[in-house]
Amino acid sequence: MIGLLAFLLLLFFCSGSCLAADAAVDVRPLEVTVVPTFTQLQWPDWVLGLDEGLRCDPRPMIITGAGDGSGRMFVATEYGTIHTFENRADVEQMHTFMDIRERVKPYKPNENEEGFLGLAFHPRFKANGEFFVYYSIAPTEARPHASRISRFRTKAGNPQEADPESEEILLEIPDLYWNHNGGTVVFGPDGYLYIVVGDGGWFNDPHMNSQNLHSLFGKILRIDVDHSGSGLPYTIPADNPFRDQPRFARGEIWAYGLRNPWRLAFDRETGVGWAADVGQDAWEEIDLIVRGGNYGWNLREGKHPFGPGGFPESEKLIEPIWEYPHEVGKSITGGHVYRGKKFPVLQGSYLYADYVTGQVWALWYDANRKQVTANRTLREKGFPVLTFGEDDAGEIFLTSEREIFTLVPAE
Ligand SMILES: [Ca+2]
Ligand SMILES: [Ca+2]
Repeated sequence: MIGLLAFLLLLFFCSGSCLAADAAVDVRPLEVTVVPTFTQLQWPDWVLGLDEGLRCDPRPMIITGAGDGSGRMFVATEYGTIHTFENRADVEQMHTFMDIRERVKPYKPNENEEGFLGLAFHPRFKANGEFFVYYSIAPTEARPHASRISRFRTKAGNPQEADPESEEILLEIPDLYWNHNGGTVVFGPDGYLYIVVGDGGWFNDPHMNSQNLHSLFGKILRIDVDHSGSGLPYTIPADNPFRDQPRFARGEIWAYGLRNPWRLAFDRETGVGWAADVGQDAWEEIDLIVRGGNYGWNLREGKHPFGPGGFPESEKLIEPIWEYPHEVGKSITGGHVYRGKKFPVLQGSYLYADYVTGQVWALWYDANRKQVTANRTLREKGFPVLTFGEDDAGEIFLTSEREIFTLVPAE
């Protein structure tokens, strides 16, 4: 046993020393690329506006399995509809699971960060029929901008249809601006619901929301949706970092100093949370989310001081593990750590894209050496990537405003 341990240690140190400390990042293109899938899917006419003589894009904002063993896929539009279909490339039929368009802020092309933005199935969805959504509320004069996080349930005995009347509002966040609403809701490996909230909006985080622990903006929140108490429809998990300091901070906060993470996903194998935080002027970044972490905005953008009041590197501010400049792309879309079966070459890589250029990468990070070892391109450019999603087996999908895509071996 000791012999084996010594051998393993030797192997570890040897492999460490055999790789140069500043080993170059592998940027060779990958033999995997992105192609349309589910191309025969028939969206309802009313989603495409055909019933009004229009032709709108379906704007699929979320694509995911439900984790319920049914093999079904779910796709949600920015307009506030959720549809389900069989996970087959040539599937034609989709079934409307829920339609809450009248509660959701209508889509505006030049203010396109509001709408139906997030969907997460409860880890025990098969048993309890619960799922969670994040959407911008249909505006009123008194409240032009606001986000809502709610629980819904399926109709009794019918897993193919949600009950729109089952809505239970968990949280509402009134807002001043149309942009930077975050929008991801996702269950962590701990069974808690994580909610991504952007800095509220405009430019520069003018109200310093992200560094303000009394504000929910610019944060990743973490709540227990299986319990309620203290007048709330949820509880604050016992190990949330600010739970016992109500005068100092909101208990829901798990991490802060974020600008507008467009997608947070947990690695199925390691449980690590990966967030892609969209930059403002110069840098897009990828962050590994830890309990109580301060990710620097609006003091830093990427690994750089931001603006005249910018801060130098500090041990109090967690640097991204990766950044890219605006010469490369202008708005990051975060994906998933690949744990599927179809592409062994992608195993353990974080898939992400740039919304503006459409470039898609797979990034490998060595947690022991705290270094990115590879950042390999699957596609140089293409359609704007709205979101990534996974089926229950961990295979990857992407969407544009119009289509759904998946990965295939490159020709
Ligand atoms: Ca906003
Ligand atoms: Ca940062």
